[in-house]
Amino acid sequence: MKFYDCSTAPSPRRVRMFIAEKGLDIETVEVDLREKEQMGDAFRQVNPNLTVPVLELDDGTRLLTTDACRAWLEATYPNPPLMGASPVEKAEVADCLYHISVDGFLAVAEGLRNSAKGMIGRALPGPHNFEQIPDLAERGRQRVTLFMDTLDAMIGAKPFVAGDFYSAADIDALIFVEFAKWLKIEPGEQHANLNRWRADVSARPSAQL
Ligand SMILES: N[C@@H](CCC(=O)N[C@@H](CS)C(=O)NCC(=O)O)C(=O)O
Repeated sequence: MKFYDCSTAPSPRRVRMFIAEKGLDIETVEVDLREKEQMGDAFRQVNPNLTVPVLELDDGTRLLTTDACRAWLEATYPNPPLMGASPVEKAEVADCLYHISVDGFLAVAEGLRNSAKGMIGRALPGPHNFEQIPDLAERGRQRVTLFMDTLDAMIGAKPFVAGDFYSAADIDALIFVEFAKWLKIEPGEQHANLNRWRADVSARPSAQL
């Protein structure tokens, strides 16, 4: 098995931390996005979407998105469960993951990719080039700021994002909070639930990766 990673990018970290929480040791191939290695001929053969993460299975099957990699890992290595154990836990994790992805993660990407100099002409990842739209950068920043409030409320008094169990929702929420720093947006003192939860989950070994 081979895991195509990029140590500086948030999406592959969602799988890297998941692998660590499962206690797995998988051969890793570093793809240097800063050097545009994803656009080169070699990586195009691996993933025509030109994105990481990718998980290549022993039979050669390639899983080309975070969701696909984690679905396969969860089904193949069910313990510890990271997508919820009972039907209701699974549904609650799915709910959290949707909001963290759409309202959190994609909002940071919108803010960053539409403003960063290094992403001129690359406002979206993938095989097609898109120009930046400055208004979208501003909207992304607003959405990220709002999502800090939403995440604080989502966590509430619970120990973890989806309930009293650690899950992929904690992985993604932590990566969202750290990704938001790229826009210089951080939780404030008013986000007491978020700050308490962040201190707890940041101490886990997987969070150091
Ligand atoms: N939805 C995809 C998105 C993956 C994605 O956007 N990865 C980024 C790194 S965070 C990437 O490969 N970007 C390449 C680029 O910007 O050209 C997934 O979750 O796998």
